Amino acid sequence: MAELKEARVPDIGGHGDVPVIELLVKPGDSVGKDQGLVTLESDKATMEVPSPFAGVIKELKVKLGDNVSEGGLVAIIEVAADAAAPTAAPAAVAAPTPAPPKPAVVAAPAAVAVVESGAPVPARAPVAEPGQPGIPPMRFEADAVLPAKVPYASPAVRLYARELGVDLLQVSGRGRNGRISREDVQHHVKAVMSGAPQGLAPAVAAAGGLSLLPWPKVDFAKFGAIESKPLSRIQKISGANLARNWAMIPHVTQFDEADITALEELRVSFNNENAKAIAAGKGSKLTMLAFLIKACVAVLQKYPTFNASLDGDNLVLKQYVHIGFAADTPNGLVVPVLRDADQKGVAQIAREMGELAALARDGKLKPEQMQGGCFTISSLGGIGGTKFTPIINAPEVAILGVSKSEMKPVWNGEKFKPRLMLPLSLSYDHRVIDGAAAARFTTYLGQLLADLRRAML
Ligand code: CAO
Repeated sequence: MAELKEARVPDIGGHGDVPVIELLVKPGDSVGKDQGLVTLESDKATMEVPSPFAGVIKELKVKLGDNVSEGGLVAIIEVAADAAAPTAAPAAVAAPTPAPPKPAVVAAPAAVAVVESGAPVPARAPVAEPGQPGIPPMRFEADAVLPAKVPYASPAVRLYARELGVDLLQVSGRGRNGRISREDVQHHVKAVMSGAPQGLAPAVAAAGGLSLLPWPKVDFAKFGAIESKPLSRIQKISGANLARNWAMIPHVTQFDEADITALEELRVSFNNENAKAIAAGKGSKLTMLAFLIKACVAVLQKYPTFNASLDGDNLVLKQYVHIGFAADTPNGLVVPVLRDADQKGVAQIAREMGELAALARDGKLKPEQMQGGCFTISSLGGIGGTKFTPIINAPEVAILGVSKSEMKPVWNGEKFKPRLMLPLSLSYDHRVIDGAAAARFTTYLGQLLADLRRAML
């Protein structure tokens, strides 16, 4: 006997009152488990609410433009009694079947977030591995993040386009930020059938994307013992962002070195003087990264092109300075953002960074704590290495990589002196920044780090 069940909005990463921008099913439709029911769009991400089980849509409880929050009722689904048990989501808790029958409340799996830009935004925290209860598996397709291969459309619209044999690259999305809807696909098909021109998309495609060989398929087990481990959710999301940024931004990396001998002496003596207070949790240890953030603020203010983002043919210059810093966590790379760094002193920056890094390690960063960054610093100085080429965190236009400082003999015009030198690697978007500007940036940063009093001038 069939059973009526409720599909509700799952954990959507703390967002509330998120508008429904797309209905992916209608009453009478058959749906599979994890198939999208509706699409929600917050400021930064679109999320599909997946069906927690397979069945037939009896009633849709939301309409376009409705605002929903976690737990909101989305649809009533008729589930075949024999199908209910095996197809229920691992996290689902089907209510016992009471008499008279009442729709059972089922914990839905987490929404799948598609981040438009910037740092990866987990839809829920802490992050669970794929395959664990509550998180539907996400496919990571390298091809999907290559240039000219990233049409902005939900998985349901992609599926629909595939069924019709429509190449989404040829379709102009008329939704917000160029989002392609089901109607856009239909409009495109009609236009093709009637021979009408279809806007810019074909021109873009004609300009050519990358034509690459498919990813090599190798049976590694043929060559020896192997172990296959699934990527974490953060690795999959940040991997897709990194691949897109690497492929789409013309990167150049400027290398330099800064003399931090005096700065390190100041930092160490301050931390020694305050060792008791720091140990008692009444003060924060000053970190080299906190000084770097402070120095970068001054450089960004002097060279505002680095504190900017490309928006089509415009360069958006930001009047605020929010600095992201790469944090290595057990689940992968995340970039917490320290807000209004221009309005904070080094001690406050060090304290807030410590708090953000701890949240990052525990998988408890909120999406808004990873958004709005203007410039990112990636420090591997605590680990080692001489230099590296960091990947720009789009839509930012530059990122500073910092490696391990080293005592070196430096010629002062008369003799070699031992100086503590900090390697800097500045990757920049060559569409926005030219080489001379990048060299000026690292030169001025080096001068500030050698003598931070300059920042006050
Ligand atoms: N040169 C030499 N030593 C350095 C240094 C540098 N540039 N930067 C830091 N150190 C030393 C510190 O002095 C400290 O040593 P002590 O404990 O003896 O004082 C140690 O390294 C740890 O430094 P820290 O506690 O100050 O941490 P941090 O500010 O360097 O880094 C954080 C904090 C969150 C950035 C770091 O934990 C991290 O995650 N780093 C990795 C970032 C990353 O993965 N980047 C790559 C992104 S691309 O894949």
